[in-house]
Amino acid sequence: MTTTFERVLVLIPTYNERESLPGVVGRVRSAVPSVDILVLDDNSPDGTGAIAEALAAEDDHVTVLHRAGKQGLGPAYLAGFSWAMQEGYDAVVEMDADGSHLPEQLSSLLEAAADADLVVGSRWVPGGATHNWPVSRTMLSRGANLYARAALGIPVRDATAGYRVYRTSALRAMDLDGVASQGYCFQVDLTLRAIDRGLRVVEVPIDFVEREIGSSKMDGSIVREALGRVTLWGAQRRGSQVTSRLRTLGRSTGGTWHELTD
Ligand SMILES: Nc1nc2c(ncn2[C@@H]2O[C@H](COP(=O)(O)OP(=O)(O)OP(=O)(O)O)[C@@H](O)[C@H]2O)c(=O)[nH]1
Ligand SMILES: [Mg+2]
Repeated sequence: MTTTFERVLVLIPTYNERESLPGVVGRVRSAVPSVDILVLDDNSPDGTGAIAEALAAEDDHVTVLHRAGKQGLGPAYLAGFSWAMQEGYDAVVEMDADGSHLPEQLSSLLEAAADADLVVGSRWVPGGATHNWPVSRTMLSRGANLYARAALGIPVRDATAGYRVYRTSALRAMDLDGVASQGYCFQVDLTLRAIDRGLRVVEVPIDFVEREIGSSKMDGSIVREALGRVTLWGAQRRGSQVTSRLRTLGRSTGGTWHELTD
């Protein structure tokens, strides 16, 4: 298939994904042959980096960025975004290496990006689904997303989702220098930045499939980071809403902000 964009880069972050990476890379290349792939490996102890190099040696569309050690998903993606912008790509895809994000659904995300700056592949819009997820994971994801929507006042139903397309023009507008989020909240952080800059964000339904091989890197610290940061951002947003309401009130009563706060 051809895409709306001339040059698309699929970013695949890896940490100990030696068994699943080759299948995912092959499926992406079959599903949308025109795209390039950048594997972002954090010096995986299981040798994923070498496996990725072997894939790159066989295929001009595949490149590997080796990073010094495990620093979390957020920093790996930021490095990938910088690389994509430097190399002149028009759009960037985020995709897990464990097979949870179906390469066969990539074309539907890219099609949606014709009218959007950020496309979120969503489990929690009509038509979206999870497969083989234990009840505990479903509850965690639903709970986290309900909390994020309520705390941040955003309309996105799957703000933690990791299967996405960004236009690189949108990434440039999003002030990524200030991003410090590492785990799941990286996705929420960028969703919020996109919305706050008035970018067009759309959700398209996806089928999210529980990994069959390898092990999850999700742990309590990732959940705690997300909870803490979302709560902080929510409080900051409420604070700035109150400030701007007081400013408006100050103007409409002919007063000033300082008078109202005195
Ligand atoms: N480069 C890099 N990749 C990472 C890091 N942590 C996780 N990943 C990759 O990010 C993707 C998502 O991680 P997963 O462990 O599958 O996390 P998850 O999808 O939330 O958890 P499961 O649903 O249990 O699989 C996978 O491709 C991981 O290999 C990291 O610190 N650095
Ligand atoms: Mg996973």
